[in-house]
Amino acid sequence: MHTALTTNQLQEYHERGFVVLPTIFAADECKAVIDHMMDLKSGRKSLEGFNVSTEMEWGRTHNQHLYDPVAMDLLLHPRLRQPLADCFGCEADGIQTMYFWKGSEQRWHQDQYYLPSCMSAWIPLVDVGPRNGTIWIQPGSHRRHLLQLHELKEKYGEVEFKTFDDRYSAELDALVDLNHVEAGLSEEPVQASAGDVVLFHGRLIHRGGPIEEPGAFRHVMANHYAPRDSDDWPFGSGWSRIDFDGNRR
Ligand SMILES: O=C(O)CCC(=O)C(=O)O
Repeated sequence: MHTALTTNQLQEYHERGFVVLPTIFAADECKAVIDHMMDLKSGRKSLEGFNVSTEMEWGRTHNQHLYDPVAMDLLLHPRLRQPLADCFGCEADGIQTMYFWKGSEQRWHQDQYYLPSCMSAWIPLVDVGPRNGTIWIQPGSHRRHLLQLHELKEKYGEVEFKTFDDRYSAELDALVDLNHVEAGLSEEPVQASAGDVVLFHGRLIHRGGPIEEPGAFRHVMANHYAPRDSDDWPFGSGWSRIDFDGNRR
């Protein structure tokens, strides 16, 4: 099934930088993924590539689709194809999956800083809200530009970033946080039900919100995509982009 976005949904995506698509996945589909992930985490099920001991305590998985067909099916699910193409204006390539058992409390960021030209399909498998640490977003912030490290340095002073990995450093997080707070945009929590899909723009400023009920589960698969028409891919062939027909490049 390839369901196109309605005119209103597409307008909301372009104006606010995100849109919640209701009930794309059924309750039993959500439950099957949650059971699978709880089985992996508890060791009831094993999967080459998923190592219980090296996954952080209720942290996230990273690029799970590369070793888990369940994640691959969600990344390239036919029901996501047309909505993503509508947002991009061209076909989407799947590039990244992350599974969250619980809220990340990740700080403010723009995904395109890490993954050029990307957008996201964020799929809650349970109802999400402030109680269990949903994401918070700054509506319309995608229409601002993509923050670059040099701007932050100019504004807040020199910070040393030695390697690519340092782009993820706590210092950078702190600078980005400060800049986003200073921008003074309003923020709001994303409220969504199990099986909804939250499409959001890769420049939308967002964060993993505070978890009001400590320990609450918040099962979410976060998928990221790049537009097929874009060759802006700095990672080379070591990190492949996969289209909805399963072709890699
Ligand atoms: O789900 C979260 O807590 C964070 C997700 C996120 O920041 C992302 O998918 O880019």
